[in-house]
Amino acid sequence: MMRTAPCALLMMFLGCSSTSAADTDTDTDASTSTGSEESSTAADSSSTGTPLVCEAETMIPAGAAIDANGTIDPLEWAGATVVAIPVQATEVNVILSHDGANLNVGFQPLAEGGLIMFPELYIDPMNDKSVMFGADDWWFHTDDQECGAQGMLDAWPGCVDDNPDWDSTPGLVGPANAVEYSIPFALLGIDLSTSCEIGLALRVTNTQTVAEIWPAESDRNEPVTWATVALDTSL
Ligand SMILES: [Ca+2]
Ligand SMILES: [Ca+2]
Repeated sequence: MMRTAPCALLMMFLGCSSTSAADTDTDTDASTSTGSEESSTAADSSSTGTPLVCEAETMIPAGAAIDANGTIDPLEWAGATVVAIPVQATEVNVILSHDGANLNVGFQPLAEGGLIMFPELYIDPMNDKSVMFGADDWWFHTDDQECGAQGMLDAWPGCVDDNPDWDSTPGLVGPANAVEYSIPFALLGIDLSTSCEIGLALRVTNTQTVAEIWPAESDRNEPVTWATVALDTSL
């Protein structure tokens, strides 16, 4: 099996601003920031003229639209932020960007050393950080089908081969060893003209024995523990 140094590979074409889960789980090691962790965005709200200022440790930059075909094309992901989820002896890189209308997330590699991981997203659209998974919060999971629900985790009966409301890369992990998501902000209930912070957690799991989450030590059942991320509103 081909084995690569994933972040080094990504660095070649993304300028990989990798931040490990260990680096981002607390505020205390901000001094080791690569620069990408400490970010803020500001934009004028066209309707009110009130500056929209969002600050977060992790920023999701604005970029190109992507084709969620499982191939991490450097052109579609140029400038994206990358975070890493350590998994056993390796790590899964998660690539984050948006195109003004969709939140775009790529996971790679997902199959390493005989372990096949499936990607999951947890999104708190208003970043209201409830203690329990709330009615507004989203769960997404892709394996050979697309699974997702608002207000409920592990809503397996709703899994379908191709959900028309959002895009990902269902199916067995192919040679590209990646899954990409493109999820409309309109579906999530995110309006970039009035809001630029969301709560986010990222997880990979084989659904049986292995599950690792970013930020490290966050709990998928507790949005209050998820990362606050800023959405670049410069588009
Ligand atoms: Ca792609
Ligand atoms: Ca919420």
